Amino acid sequence: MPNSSPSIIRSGTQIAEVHLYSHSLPVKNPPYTMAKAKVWELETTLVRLVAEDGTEGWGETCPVGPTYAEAHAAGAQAALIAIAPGLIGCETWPGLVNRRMEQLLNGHNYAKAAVDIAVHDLLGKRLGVSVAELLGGAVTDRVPSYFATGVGVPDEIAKVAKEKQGEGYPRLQVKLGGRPVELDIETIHKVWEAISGSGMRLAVDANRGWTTRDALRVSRECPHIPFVMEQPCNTYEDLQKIRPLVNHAIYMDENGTDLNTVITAAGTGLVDGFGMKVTRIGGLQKMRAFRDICEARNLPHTCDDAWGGDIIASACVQIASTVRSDLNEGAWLAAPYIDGNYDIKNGLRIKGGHISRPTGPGLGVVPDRSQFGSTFASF
Ligand code: 0XW
Ligand code: MG
Repeated sequence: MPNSSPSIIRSGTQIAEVHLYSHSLPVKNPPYTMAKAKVWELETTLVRLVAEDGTEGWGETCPVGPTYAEAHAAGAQAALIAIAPGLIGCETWPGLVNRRMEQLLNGHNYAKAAVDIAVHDLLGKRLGVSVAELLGGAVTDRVPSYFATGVGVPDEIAKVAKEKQGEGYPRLQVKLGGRPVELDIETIHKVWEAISGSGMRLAVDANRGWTTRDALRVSRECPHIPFVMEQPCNTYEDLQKIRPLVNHAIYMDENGTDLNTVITAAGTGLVDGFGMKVTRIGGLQKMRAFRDICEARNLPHTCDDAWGGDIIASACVQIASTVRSDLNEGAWLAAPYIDGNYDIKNGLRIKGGHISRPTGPGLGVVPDRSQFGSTFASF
């Protein structure tokens, strides 16, 4: 009888070291304001994996403060310290690393995502292919982005809208919420006056800040403006409540905390698309499944993260480059709100509202490690 016991196909190398860094990213022209968050400076957490053959891979996770999502920097760091020792000796296949993480810690997707991104980077670098190739292949190397305003004075936000349309952004996301809804409605009208006819697409994002009453009123008082309403209210149940009553398309963002929720939301027709964050859903392997679920249901979506530097930016752009073009709502990067790059040569920059995908192996960026100082933990 042939031996039918399952054997692991060796990736050729195993994880030998895990290094964790914390780094501060000050906000340009602070604060950045959303309905439930105001931020001046973000703490990002970086993961460097070293394989036994010496290949390295980088990952990153950077919650945009402690109130935007169920995530915060200290939480990411504690979770990574809990996971990291158990990764030593794991084969550098993303699927196996993700399974190992599930055995080590329940939940904490946004922390595990940094390890998942790092193992994709490492594997790509070992195989000499980009992360986009590992994820199925890029359909474009010029990825559309979108500009996200903060919550602000209606006339000022309309001015920013016009400027960003002139720069070539194909899409604008206006932040609203956390103030009288009349001001939000005025902002939407002024922004639309500024960009209508230009072809620029518009999303209005209340970041969970509206009551269902406010969301219904916004939809009623802007009947002719073809915006997408992104995460208007706090809960999944709120979205169920307003869904049959509004005339605008609804996208889920913050409530899309895992693949299970996404499958139900897509499968029941609760939403018309998603604003998705690579770290919230658990990294690139999960993001790839999310992309395919959306494609099966013809649902447009973004490939973003909440904040972060070149590592997270490249992860977003690599997956975004693999999305079917008519479903691609763009990759948002924090680049316009932060100074400098981790990788001076290949770091990500937005030009004409689009981003060139780094085409080198792995993420195509190699951070200047000296920027991060010493590790807060190493295994
Ligand atoms: C505009 N973003 C992608 C960045 C901020 O962190 C919030 C987020 C969103 O769409 O909610
Ligand atoms: Mg959003």
